[in-house]
Amino acid sequence: MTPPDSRSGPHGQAWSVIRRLPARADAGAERLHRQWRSPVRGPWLTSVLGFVLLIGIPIEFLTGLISYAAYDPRLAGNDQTSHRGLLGFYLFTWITKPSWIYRLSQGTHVILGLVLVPVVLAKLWSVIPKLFSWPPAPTVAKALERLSLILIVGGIVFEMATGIMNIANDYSFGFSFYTGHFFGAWLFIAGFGLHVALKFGTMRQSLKSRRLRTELTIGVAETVVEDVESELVSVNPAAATISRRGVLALVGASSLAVFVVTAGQTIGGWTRTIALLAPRGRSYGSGPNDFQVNITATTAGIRASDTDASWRLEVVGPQTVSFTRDELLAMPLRTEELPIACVEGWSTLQRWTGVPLAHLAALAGEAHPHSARVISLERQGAFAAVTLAGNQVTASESMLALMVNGADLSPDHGYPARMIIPAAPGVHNTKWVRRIELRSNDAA
Ligand SMILES: Nc1nc2c(c(=O)[nH]1)N[C@H]1C(S)=C(S)[C@@H](COP(=O)(O)O)O[C@H]1N2
Ligand SMILES: [Mo]
Repeated sequence: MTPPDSRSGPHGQAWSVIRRLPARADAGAERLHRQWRSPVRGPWLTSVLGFVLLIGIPIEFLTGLISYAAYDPRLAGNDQTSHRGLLGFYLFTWITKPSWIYRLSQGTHVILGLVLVPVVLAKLWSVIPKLFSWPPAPTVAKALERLSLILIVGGIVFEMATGIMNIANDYSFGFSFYTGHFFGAWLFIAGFGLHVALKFGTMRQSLKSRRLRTELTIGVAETVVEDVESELVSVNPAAATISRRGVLALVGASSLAVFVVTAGQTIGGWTRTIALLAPRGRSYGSGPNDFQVNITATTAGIRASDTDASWRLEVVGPQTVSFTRDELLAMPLRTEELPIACVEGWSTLQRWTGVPLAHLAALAGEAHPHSARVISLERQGAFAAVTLAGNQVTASESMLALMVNGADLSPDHGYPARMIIPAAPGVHNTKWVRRIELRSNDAA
């Protein structure tokens, strides 16, 4: 007679399923556990996916911190997160060189974040039995693990959902994206740290238990459960419908597909044409002003009467000076190829012409300001005013741009004048500038 727990593989080999649930699990838990039947679930598959995330998540966290630092949150008016406490530390005054650094960092943050979505979904799928295990906390170690699971599962879903909604300009979640994504990241990373500390050993051991190269030769027919004691391994395995290499190929292909339809928004060139999933990533045409518009002049409520010949730029320092657009155009101008790199991940490199900010600062008698408040004609909106750091005012490439690619700025790109600051996040390139207030110290 065949013992009840022993089965035959599709090729006739026999193996026995010796795994049992811990004695404490009751009948209901046992029933629940028996319903997870995929034979590919197990520590090895979970560890491979976990290993990818162990590399990817720290990059996300680091580029996220860089993005926070790039806003220069210590400057009055830049960071509207309330109660950030210790988490509001800033790493350093944001740099202005190399000019592509924020473009690279934020492009990586957004594209890698999207590319990791299939990996995260597969990882969640691979650990489903764990998420439903019962009782939830039989020991202290298990209770800690549970807590880390709540933080990382809740955290990752929250971070991915808010991140994706932000790049789609969907703010229906009803709280500030900036604040939510910021606090969510810290909760998530706390859980992540705990989880890695608890699981690193298991991951290493599991990765060693099967060779990737061998695993890639095993088809569906030969796929059977891992022969190890683990909550992840089905106690009631069904015949395989996909191999482990099939799961990895599916996840890899999904991630690659996400990369192909989004990376063009940062990389640029012909790749933009295939950036189908990047909302503002695609090409707009070939005219001097035919590139991505974040918010149009109409949406921002800019009136033609604000930008006609009556417009003046005011620069406030020890002296207050004001200039017409023609007066600005008569100043020594500078032309630079500089990117606009939006926090949403898209970026674009354009050739800007304008008055160096350092020149304007000197004219107002404040050649080395502590910071500068830049105020737009736009009456409200989160980016109607931003604060630049002193080094951003004095950087040789920083300018109040009047022209782009040899033509006047279009209304949507900030006519009559806009900020172009090397290496700054897009939001600090204020459009429709009205006034620049130079500050000699930290006072708001
Ligand atoms: N006044 C004002 N300036 C602004 C914005 C805005 O909403 N209002 N958006 C900012 C953001 S988020 C970005 S990414 C860039 C985009 O510039 P573009 O629309 O010319 O591409 O402008 C920045 N300047
Ligand atoms: Mo932006």
